[in-house]
Amino acid sequence: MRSSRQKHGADDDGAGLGERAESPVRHRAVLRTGARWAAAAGIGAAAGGVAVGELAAGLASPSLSPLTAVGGAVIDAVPPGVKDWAIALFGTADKAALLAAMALAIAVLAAVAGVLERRQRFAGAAVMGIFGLAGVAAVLTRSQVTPAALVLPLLAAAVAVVLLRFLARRLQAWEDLEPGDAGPEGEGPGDTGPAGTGTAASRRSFLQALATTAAATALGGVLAGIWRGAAAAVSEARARISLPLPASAAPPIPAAAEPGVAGMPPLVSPNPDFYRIDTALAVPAVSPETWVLKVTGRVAREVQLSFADLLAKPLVERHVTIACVSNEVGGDLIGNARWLGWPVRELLALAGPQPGADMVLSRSADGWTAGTPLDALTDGRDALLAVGMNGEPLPLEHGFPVRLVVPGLYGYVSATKWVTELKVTRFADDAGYWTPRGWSARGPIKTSSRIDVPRSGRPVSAGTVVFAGVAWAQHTGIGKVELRVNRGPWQEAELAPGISVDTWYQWKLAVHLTPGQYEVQVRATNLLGEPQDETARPPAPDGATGFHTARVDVKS
Ligand SMILES: Nc1nc2c(c(=O)[nH]1)N[C@H]1C(S)=C(S)[C@@H](COP(=O)(O)O)O[C@H]1N2
Ligand SMILES: [Mo]
Repeated sequence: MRSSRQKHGADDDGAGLGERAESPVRHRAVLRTGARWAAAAGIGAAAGGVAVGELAAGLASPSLSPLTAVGGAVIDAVPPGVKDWAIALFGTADKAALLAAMALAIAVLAAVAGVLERRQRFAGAAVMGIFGLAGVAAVLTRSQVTPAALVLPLLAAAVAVVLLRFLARRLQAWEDLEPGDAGPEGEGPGDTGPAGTGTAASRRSFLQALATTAAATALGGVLAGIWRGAAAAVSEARARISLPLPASAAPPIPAAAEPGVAGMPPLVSPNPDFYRIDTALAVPAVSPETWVLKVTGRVAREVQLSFADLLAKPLVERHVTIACVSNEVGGDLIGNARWLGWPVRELLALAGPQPGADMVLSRSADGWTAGTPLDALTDGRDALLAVGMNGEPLPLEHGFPVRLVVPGLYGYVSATKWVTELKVTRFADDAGYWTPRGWSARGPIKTSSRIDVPRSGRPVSAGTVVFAGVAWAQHTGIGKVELRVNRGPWQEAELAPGISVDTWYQWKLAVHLTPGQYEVQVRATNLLGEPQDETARPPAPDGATGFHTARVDVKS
């Protein structure tokens, strides 16, 4: 029965329930209880948003937590005096106190948002949106800003807005059905009196929606908390590690290896920018204290190695460029790092592979596997059980505490992160994760090259145009790089010295161009004199081929 009532929404008078109240006293009661439920809806919606943001961060990467970003920004913004006072007052519980204060502040603002939303549709949603933007601003003050980190506060705000609208609609339906002569007293609008079944149903609907939101939020919060606790413990363990000096240091980088063309990616990829590929929904949190690596299968004796055992070995440090088989021609799923680790061949020598074995199936803590030719692990190349990446323990995302790095092979057949087992076996008996999914059992990296400068789509001025990029043929090395303009003759580029044959090389070439549209292609030839495959092929099943083509718009 809505005869005497109107839907109140954006056109409402601000008092919210004004048009239905019969007596001023009842009016105020309706207002109070309705507002109370609206505040609860606001808090429920915000909590749901925050829980989704934290859960997504928990799953994707520990560094993405919006709450952590906001907390960090608050810590940075607070004057030193207040900081000292907080530390004196709360001691080691200062972080918990900050989180509690943040929770309280969010709850108060969310309650206000709920009340506003009841008065004026989307007013509260706008407050939630501002929360999200404040979260983005907090992320921007952090040292490692990634697109994903910026998206999460917006995701949290979007979820909060959706939940708020959902709850506000139900609350309004309940209030709209409220019989005027049976004003809401007690716990909520319309909980007493001869309310029709419609009122009871709409009340139940609102309360159920609120309870469901609260329960889902609590569950999400607990999951995020558990995950966060595990990841935090492993991050702390990581921070306590001091890596030993290598028994064999990385050969120095030739001064000319990085010609310094503006716009080129750094020769050594910084860890935060290093491409990441894996099937892990949540980054495995593997404690170095409990980590063990087992060598099993066709071996003379099984071997077990702890993290402490591994750090005590004579470690070597080498630059190796790893690449993903899914990298499209011209793509960026390739990175070069200085890895610290123990040669896998030395571990395998302890175990003694039996004759007939031709593959090592490495398994990660989360069950993923790669099948690597035994040869590639024993032929003397720098195949490493790596513990360090560019002078730090491996980042969690890149396989902490231990991963494999094998020069010359795509990651899917060699670069197992969070590695816990090496099973010596045969290609005839076993297959890595991607092989039954349509990817080749063997995955040697294909010689390839990329144009990085000028950036595609960026117009350049006529005259001398400097082209630059990278070329790689891991474990063979690059012998020559050439460029051709509009399918003209190949012109040899200046090839910078590589760090080693296991890394990518930078190249550059200055070309004179008049205004117009050009198609520039690059071709690398390895040190055996074999040019890269010119046939355009997609990544599956064993790596993309073809020339990278840059379309260049030269302006006068
Ligand atoms: N445990 C595990 N290790 C893995 C993968 C994976 O899915 N799970 N992906 C592999 C693939 S396909 C690549 S290309 C490299 C990428 O390593 P990165 O993320 O450190 O760059 O990791 C390899 N190691
Ligand atoms: Mo990959």
